[in-house]
Amino acid sequence: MKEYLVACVGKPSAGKSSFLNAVSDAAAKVGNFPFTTIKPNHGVAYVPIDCPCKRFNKSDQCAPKHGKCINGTRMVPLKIMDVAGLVPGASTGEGLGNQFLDDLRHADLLIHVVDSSGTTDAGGKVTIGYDPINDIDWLQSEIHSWIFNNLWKKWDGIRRRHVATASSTAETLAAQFSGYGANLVCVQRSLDRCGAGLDKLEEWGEETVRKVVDAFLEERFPTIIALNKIDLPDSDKNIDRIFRKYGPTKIVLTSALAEMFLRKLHSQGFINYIEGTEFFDLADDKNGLKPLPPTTLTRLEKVQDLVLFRYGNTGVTQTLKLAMDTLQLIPVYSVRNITSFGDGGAAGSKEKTGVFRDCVLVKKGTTMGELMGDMLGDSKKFCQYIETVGGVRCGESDEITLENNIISFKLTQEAVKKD
Ligand SMILES: Nc1nc2c(ncn2[C@@H]2O[C@H](COP(=O)(O)OP(=O)(O)OP(=O)(O)O)[C@@H](O)[C@H]2O)c(=O)[nH]1
Ligand SMILES: [Mg+2]
Repeated sequence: MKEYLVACVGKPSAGKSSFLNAVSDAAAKVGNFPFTTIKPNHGVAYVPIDCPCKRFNKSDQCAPKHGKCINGTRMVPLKIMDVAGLVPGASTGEGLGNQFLDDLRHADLLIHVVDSSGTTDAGGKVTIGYDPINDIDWLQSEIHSWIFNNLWKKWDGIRRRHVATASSTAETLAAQFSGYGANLVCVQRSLDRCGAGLDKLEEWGEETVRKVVDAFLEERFPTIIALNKIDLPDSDKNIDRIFRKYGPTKIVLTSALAEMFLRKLHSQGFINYIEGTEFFDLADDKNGLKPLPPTTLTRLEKVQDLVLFRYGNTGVTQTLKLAMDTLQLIPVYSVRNITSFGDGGAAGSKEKTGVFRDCVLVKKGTTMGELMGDMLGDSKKFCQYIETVGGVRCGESDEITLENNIISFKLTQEAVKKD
């Protein structure tokens, strides 16, 4: 099964590692100086979604294999990484060079972490009054240059081979873009984005190649923006301008620092914090929480004033949700028994029972047949039929939607025994 990976990118000191730490189990080093991170750090984040156990009144039996489910809110794992800070000219070797762009090759989506406070310059050094609008366009053009330069320096050879082998445009580009984890379908979609009227590949000049690279970037590396450090004083006036220029659809306001702080207090038993919300409980007579030391309480009140009351949440969970939506990922629950929603465990096994144990994320448009191939591999030949809730049969070519995403692959007895 494909596991989706999102990557935090941006200039040094924007808060990429802080964001990663805030949402995942990673413990990446954080520092207020550029290039704290050299090698990428990896973690697993959990995105809250509505679990069907609530709809079917089975929340008390819900037992996810990965993540957890609390009262019908299910935390689904999503892989996340950060990379070294990128500086202008990274594509031609500036800063830590473009070897670090290579670390992005496996990412499915980029979270551009932007320091909205204007307290770090283009290279990530402490300053005042820097305009973060500069960072937004620049990153995109840097990634464009990375891909374009790699392609353009070989373009004569690519063109000659394209003509000699009588390949299609998509085939020729797919061979070039495979290093970025792109397949033929992805390349074809990128070409479709360019619209009709593209000349034959052998006639493309620099302008057309750049246009195709732009379309490829949008298709292969969709990007959302986390406007970070919203807890700092100058951020709100910058945020206003950024929203006016770019619109709200791909932007989330975040304070990675506030989220790290809240989760830490939660794990230490001082507060009960519900991730993604403005709510937390403090100690009282009944809840068993520890009373906060006065200085920590003052800090918590500051986080409340500057972030939670003002913006409604720290934004990091909302960023993950936007990542999922942008990637058009939907959850699929694979169960053995379509009535009880249990997996029953393998025959004779002592495996823990429970309902809705398996949940995977698939891209909208995935068919039942494709999912079956991914989940069962060679064993798919043992599948007699596929059914969804109510015992409704599904065809292999049916697309998975939020209406039919509880699925049972009915295997032959022979296959069940083997399992
Ligand atoms: N006030 C505030 N500071 C933050 C926030 N997020 C990160 N920082 C601070 O910004 C500085 C840089 O954070 P990092 O997470 O190391 O930044 P990075 O983008 O990973 O930096 P490099 O690894 O050098 O590229 C640290 O001092 C953090 O504490 C935030 O939301 N608010
Ligand atoms: Mg870092």
